[in-house]
Order: sequence, then C-alpha cells, then structure tokens
Amino acid sequence: MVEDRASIAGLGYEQVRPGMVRPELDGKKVWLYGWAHEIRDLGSLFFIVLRSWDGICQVTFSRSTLEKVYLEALDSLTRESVVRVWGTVRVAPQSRLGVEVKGEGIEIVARAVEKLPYDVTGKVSASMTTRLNYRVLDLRKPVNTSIFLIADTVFEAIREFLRVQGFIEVRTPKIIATATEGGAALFKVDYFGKSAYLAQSPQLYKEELVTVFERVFEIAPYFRAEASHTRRHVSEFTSVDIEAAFMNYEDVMRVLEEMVAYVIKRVVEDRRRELELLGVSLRPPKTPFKRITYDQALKDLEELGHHKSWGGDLETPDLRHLAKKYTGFYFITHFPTAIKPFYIQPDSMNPQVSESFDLMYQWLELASGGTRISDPALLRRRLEEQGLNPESFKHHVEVYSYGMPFHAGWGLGFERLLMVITRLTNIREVILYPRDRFRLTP
Ligand code: AMO
Repeated sequence: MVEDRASIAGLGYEQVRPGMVRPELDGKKVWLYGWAHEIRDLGSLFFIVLRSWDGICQVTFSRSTLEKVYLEALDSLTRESVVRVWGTVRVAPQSRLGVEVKGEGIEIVARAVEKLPYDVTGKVSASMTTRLNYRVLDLRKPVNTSIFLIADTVFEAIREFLRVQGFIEVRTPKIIATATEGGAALFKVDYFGKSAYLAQSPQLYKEELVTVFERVFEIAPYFRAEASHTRRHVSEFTSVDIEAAFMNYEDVMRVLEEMVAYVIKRVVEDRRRELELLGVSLRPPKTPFKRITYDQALKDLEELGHHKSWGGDLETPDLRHLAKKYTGFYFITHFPTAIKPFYIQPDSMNPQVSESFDLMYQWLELASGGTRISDPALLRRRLEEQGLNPESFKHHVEVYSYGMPFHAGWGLGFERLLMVITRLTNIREVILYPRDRFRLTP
C-alpha cells in the first residue's frame, strides 16, 4: 500500500531533503521528496540518485523486499520525475556519498516525460544556446543551482552590510519619463498613448531621496537597449545602488570596497559546498583596494606600449592592457568630466576632471559612482553642456532648491560581481532567465 504522509509520520519516519542525508543520520527512518536525478536498474537492485536544491542522495531498493505497487512505480520511473520515497538511512562506505537510504517504498508524485530535451546530469555537454533554451532544466544541474545559492547569500550579505551602515532600502519607479544615463540605450514603452521609458538606473530618485533618508540603497532590475552583444552586457541587469548625504566620492568608495570584502567573506563562510561544486577557491580581498587616477591609467598604458589620448573613455582593449598591471579589485578615479554623466561633480580645483570612479576587477567594470552635483545652477549648466534639455529635468532640478545636501553614491552591477565570485565569464550564466538583444524567451 502507498503510505500516506500521516501514517508515515506515525510510523516514526522523519521528513528530510535528499541534500540533508548525512552519515550522522545512520539508522534513522526518513521520508523524502526529490527529483530522480539518475536511475540505475541492476535487476535485483534499483538505484535512484535523488536530488533537492541543496544536494543529492542515493536511494537503494532491493526488489525482493518490495511490495508490487512499489515495484510498478520503480519500473515506470523516468528521470526528473518528482518522487516521494521512504526508508532507512545507512552508512555505505562503498558508495560515492558514504551514505544511502535503503528504500522501503516509493510514490511517483509528478512523472517527467520519457525523453527529456536536455541532460540534467551534465554527462552530455550542451551549448550556451541549448542551455538557455531549456533553462529550467539547466538550472537543476547542481553546479548551476550553486550559482544562485551563492547569489542568495550575496543579496543577504549586501542588505546586512548596508543596513548596519545606516542605509534604508527603497524602491524607485521602473517606468520613467526621462532618460538618466544617456538616450541611446533606452527602451521606449507606450504609456497610455504617451512615450515612457524603462529605467536605466534609479539615479535621479536616489539622489532626491537623500533629502529624506540621508542614506538609501536599492537592489533592482534596470533596462538598457544594449546594441552590443558581449559576454558582460544584457538588456536587463540588476544594480545595487547606494546614495548618501554628507559623503563624497572617497567616502562611498570606502563603503563599496568594505561591502565587497564583506560579501566575499560571507560567501566563503556560508557557501563552501557551492564554491567546491564550481571549482572555485575564493579568499576575501584585502582592503583598501588600489586606487589609480585616469591620468595614471593613461601613463601605465603608455608604458605598456599602448597609446591612448587624454579625454576618451577607457574602452575594452585599453582595460585589457591595464589589467596586465592591475590584478584583482582596483579603482580608477578622476575621469574627464566630459565623459561622465551630467550629475557627476567636477573637481573644484580642476573642473576638466570629475570626482568620479569606477570599480574594476581586472578588465571588468563592476561599479561606477562619484560625488554628485548639489548646486542647482551647476546642474542646469551641466545638463546643457551634455546636450540635454533642462526643461525635461525641471521637477528634478527643483528639488535642488529645497535643501539639497552634498552627496555621493554608486551603482554596482550585481551580476558582474557574481561573475567575479563564481569565476564565470558569460554574464548569462549568472542570470536565471537572461535577456539580451537576441533572447526574450524563456
Ligand atoms: P553605470 O551605467 O556605469 O552607472 O552602471 C553601473 C554598473 O551597472 C552594470 N551595468 C551592466 N551590467 C550588465 N549589463 C548591462 N547592460 C549593464 N550596464 C551597466 C555595470 C556598471 O558598472 N547611475 C550610475 C551609477 C552611479 O553613479 O550611481 C550608473 O548607472 O557593472
């Protein structure tokens, strides 16, 4: 007879997840829900590798001891079906995991099709396109599940760190009327017959909110119609943003480096199994991170035999050269004012350069930020200099006349940080359902 849940509980079986089965449970009667990751039928013995999000365990059935209804269930079992099994844990030094469940009964909860379009065990390799086409099956691979368990810890550690520093978590609109980070990469939407855009960043709102909460942060998706198809750009990414009153660019750089170091420390402590599955050995970075100015970067490039004229943005080939000298995390500061967004504060001694910075990891840009302009007249002038219409920013600029403190902040690409932590080189791998120029489904 198929036992119901209550009767199994009554018989002294305890519910555990496959990932929780350890040698310490030796002798315990357990019942488990899980996905049939692998199935092996050896005639008298039948093995199922059962999977939960946190691990796998082997369940061994001996046919001669099973009732007919359970034998039928085993014979019709397909990989990736959801099953409920019950049995007794026993230490099994000969098996891969050192422990197994001696199965006493099985019930198929949800049967998967016989012919799966994708091999979850990873024995058959798949291209990135195939992986993303069957993303939910791809995510079930323990190595891929690991990425998102690490992501979960990263989210938690960021929130924890920033809250301790006195930052309030906020949520700003994602449907907006004006561009903040330049017009080219905007997604336009029809908003009841009017034009609206998907937010590229929370920039203007987070700056306004420092006049209320002083320190705010937001972790949210943003949208950029990126024409370039690279391994580090997607159309929908997650940004971790902070903005703080009474801080300048140096203050928020310190918040950023300390946060990154804390996050990595937490991942190292809490996600050992996942890092191991990914084959990553990780150590928290030492702070402070190295700081170089934009001018220094150009000098370094010259020394590396790569000439770059003053004034242009550091492009990928420049950054790849620079990464020969700077490994790990480092900041580049004081970019030319002209290549930074309108809201960045020019240096008061030398307005050609700005109180801005990028956080780099080797050649990958992880974050950018700076001191912001807090004077409304200067903000209006900078909007004009950048060819933007101050009229479109009227409501925003007005706020600067209502008591705007000096302030600074940054935006950190969450997935880019995750790439650094997991050592994965394609941003799509660290996004559950990535969106790029050529992908809108699944
Ligand atoms: P920026 O435009 O540099 O700055 O963006 C901040 C960080 O977000 C990440 N990022 C992306 N990640 C994946 N795909 C993309 N298409 C993409 N675009 C950006 C990067 C980048 O460093 N408002 C400012 C931040 C600030 O000054 O507070 C801003 O948006 O890691």
